[in-house]
Amino acid sequence: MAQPTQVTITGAAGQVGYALAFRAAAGELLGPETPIVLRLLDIEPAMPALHGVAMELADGAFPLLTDVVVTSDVDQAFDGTSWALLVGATPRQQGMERGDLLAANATNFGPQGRAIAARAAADVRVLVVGNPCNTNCLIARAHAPEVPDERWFALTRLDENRAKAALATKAGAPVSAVTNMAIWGNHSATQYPDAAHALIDGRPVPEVITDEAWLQGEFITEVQSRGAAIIAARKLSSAGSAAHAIIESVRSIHLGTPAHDWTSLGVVSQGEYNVPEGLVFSYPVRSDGETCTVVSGIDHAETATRLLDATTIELLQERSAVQHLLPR
Ligand code: NAX
Repeated sequence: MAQPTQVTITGAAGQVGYALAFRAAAGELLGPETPIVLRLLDIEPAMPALHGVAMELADGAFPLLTDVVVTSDVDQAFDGTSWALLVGATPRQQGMERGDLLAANATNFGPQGRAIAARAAADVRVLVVGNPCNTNCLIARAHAPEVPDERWFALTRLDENRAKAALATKAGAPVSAVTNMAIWGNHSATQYPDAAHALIDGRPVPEVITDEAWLQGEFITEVQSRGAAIIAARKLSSAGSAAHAIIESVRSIHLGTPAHDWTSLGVVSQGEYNVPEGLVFSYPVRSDGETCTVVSGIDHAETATRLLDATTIELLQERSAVQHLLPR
């Protein structure tokens, strides 16, 4: 059997981590040929629950799961890791402003970034899920200058999947017919779900769905606010769909995207589409299994440009709010 790949899941006692750990153990993350060690991190008060997760993983008798490490120590969590899935984050509490949340997370993601730089494998790739995931990724990345830009990602695949499902329902088409669905910008209510460049059975969405008012209005707000709708219905935020989106993102990065398609990922901007360098911005991305590249040459209509500006401004404001916590 091949050497196991080390996979770290932070916040592994939480609901997304719980859903993700079992699917990773079953081989869905890295495939049926790749044995893994799961390195599960959570905070000290969550250790009893995390040990319970490890007990259940043992009870799964997963052939590909060669070991489980349970820890509240960041260095141990990232030791030798090739995939750092940063799910854990301080949740927004009552009375907390967005700035407070950003500051609280800056104190978590800075040390995690440093531990990744110090302890992870040379091929480490980092996918940040804990919210606000774009700026948390920026913070961790800033604390790990040794780890190149192209190894950092923030999760927007769940937004992409939500958009695909909405388009398929509206068109009366199977969801598998929807491709090239890009989410631009922040994983927040300012994101721009771009139906203009998406395809249904290879045809531009605006040709298939001629209800332009819906495409410009309800579709966008439904995708932007879907997370809140799930919370209202479940009294808990998305977990199963989030774990699935994490798995699909990792698979897109390391197996590659189909030639005709792309996936949405927050990546460290190199200035593409006039987004300031260094912001973690969601773009349509293609991967060949080694390198991820932002899809170039997409033209946006004026209304789309305004939405792109709004989400860029929000990300700039988030960066300003944590600027004093970033290393110089
Ligand atoms: P839970 O509250 O169920 O779990 C979070 C876990 O993280 C807890 O076990 C907590 O103890 C742990 N934690 C907190 N601070 C930590 C730290 N410094 N180090 C390690 N662990 C820490 O939340 P859950 O529903 O699992 O969601 C996890 C995060 O994902 C949240 O920030 C949530 O907002 C975010 N999400 C992001 C999504 C995305 O598309 N980017 C979608 C799913 C999810 O809502």
